[in-house]
Amino acid sequence: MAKPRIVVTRRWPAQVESALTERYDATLNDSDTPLSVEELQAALRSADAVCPTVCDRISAEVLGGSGVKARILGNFGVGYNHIDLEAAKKAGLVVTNTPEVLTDCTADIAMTLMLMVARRAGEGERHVRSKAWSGWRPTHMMGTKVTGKVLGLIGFGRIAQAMARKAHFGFGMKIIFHDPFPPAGEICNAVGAVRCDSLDEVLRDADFVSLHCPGGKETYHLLNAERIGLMKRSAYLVNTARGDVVDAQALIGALQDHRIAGAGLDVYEGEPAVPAALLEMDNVVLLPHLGSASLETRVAMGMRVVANLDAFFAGREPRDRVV
Ligand code: 8YV
Repeated sequence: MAKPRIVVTRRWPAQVESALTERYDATLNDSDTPLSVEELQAALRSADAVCPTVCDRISAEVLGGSGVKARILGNFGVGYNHIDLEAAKKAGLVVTNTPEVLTDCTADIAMTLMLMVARRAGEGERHVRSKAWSGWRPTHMMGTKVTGKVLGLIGFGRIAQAMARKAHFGFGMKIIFHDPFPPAGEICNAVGAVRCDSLDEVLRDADFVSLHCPGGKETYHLLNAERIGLMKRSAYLVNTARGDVVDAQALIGALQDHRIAGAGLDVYEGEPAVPAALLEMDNVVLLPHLGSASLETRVAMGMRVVANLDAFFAGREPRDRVV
């Protein structure tokens, strides 16, 4: 029997690409250039499976019309707000994602951002590299202490829980959170996490606010000017979730007026574009969507896609089916 045809939209780690080419008639993207709308449409019309990433917008337009041959979208990543699930369902596609394997690395990046912005690590590094450092002095680049402070988590799923463990056991932080679907009490108790009934309560009480909710329509600009205005003047915002959860203009305004102390961002609305105002600010740490970017994790994500495709083409239910 002919091997199923799959299209992989970006370069994946070599080990995963080898596994895919062994099992499938795989078209890889050697140039690693993002596919255009037309190329995505052509992939859906010629392959049995398409394997996208966060940078491919699988919209109703891409999925619409007749002639979609693909039967599964094996997404590389846990988040799937770049895929129009309704349109995918209508086109008869199964969609899978890659949860769990990236939990720790993404929580590590949230910790990195929190520590970097509080202790002015990005700014300090630029200072040394620019040869501006004139020597140690008691008042030089004083930041904010992290240990023992209050960490407020917006969303308390896998990644937030991992961050809570690191922050609580590693840095003695007190954990508060808001989640419309909170986990079982014992999960909260294990890190002494206190559930807040409202998002506003978390924003008011936290020294560090870290976002861990999904992106998409329901959380679009959840952190608007009014909500950012509830944060302490001394508080920092960390975003490793999705850029569109934060109204970037409102955040820029709050940072410019010193209504919050700083921000650590790994994701942006319309990335890779980053608002020019943020690039100018020293109290902002900016990373290029590195949440899951360790070799181990990216291989594990890819192998999870392979397992989902294997199950699907063997007629079994893929472990990480979303629709
Ligand atoms: C990925 C992510 O790097 O998994 C996600 O949802 O945001 C990142 O870990 C990226 O989305 C891969 O498509």
